[in-house]
Amino acid sequence: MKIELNKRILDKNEECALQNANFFAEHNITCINVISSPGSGKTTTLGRTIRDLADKIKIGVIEGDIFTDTDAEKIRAAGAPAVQIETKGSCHLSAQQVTAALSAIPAETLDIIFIENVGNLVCPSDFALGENARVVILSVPEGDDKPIKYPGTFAKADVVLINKIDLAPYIDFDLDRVIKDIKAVNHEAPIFQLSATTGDGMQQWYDWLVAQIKCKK
Ligand SMILES: Nc1nc2c(ncn2[C@@H]2O[C@H](COP(=O)(O)OP(=O)(O)OP(=O)(O)O)[C@@H](O)[C@H]2O)c(=O)[nH]1
Ligand SMILES: [Mg+2]
Repeated sequence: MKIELNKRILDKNEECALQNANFFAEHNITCINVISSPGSGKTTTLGRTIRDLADKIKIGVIEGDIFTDTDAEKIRAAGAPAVQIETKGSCHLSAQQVTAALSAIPAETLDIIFIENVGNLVCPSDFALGENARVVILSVPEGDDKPIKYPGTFAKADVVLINKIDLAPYIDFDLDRVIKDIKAVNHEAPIFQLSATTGDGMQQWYDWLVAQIKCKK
């Protein structure tokens, strides 16, 4: 006899992501998964965001890198609690690693927890961490062909940041093409052009971010 069970069995990562999502919901925390290529400006954007919004939002960061804790140190220097996960070779963070990291920061007291994922535009987008939103960063020097080369990652973004816009005058980068290619796979996500080093364009990102915050009980 064959019994059909119309229930999808969650894998370990999905189960853990669900637990993380419940934790965030219970404590009215907004969790944002930050995905990009190496060096596109994830840590620089987060550092500037922490400094500029210090009076308004309590931010904490879970940092993911293959090796080193330098990004967590930069975040602490910007004034926010941070915990570093070293994946020792894995190209993405897992929900289980995030669960463990949550006990190493004062998570309950925070409005926003950013998870800076391991730098690449492929693997991180396939692993839910329990986040409320995903931000994908593309920087000008990476080239304007990235949205068509990595459409899956851009399709799952809730917001896209085009960073290092200060370098646009010096680099062959077709901004209109990039916006068109992102919109072809993702109609919904707002696209903000900014520079995390000069501060140009950061306000629209901050407005989006503030709108994601949940009311603390
Ligand atoms: N010109 C310019 N440089 C930037 C900007 N944002 C970041 N950078 C520089 O780009 C380099 C990489 O920035 P990071 O913030 O470390 O990039 P990341 O994405 O965190 O890198 P990984 O964590 O290694 O993946 C640094 O030298 C930054 O100073 C920007 O808006 N304009
Ligand atoms: Mg970084």
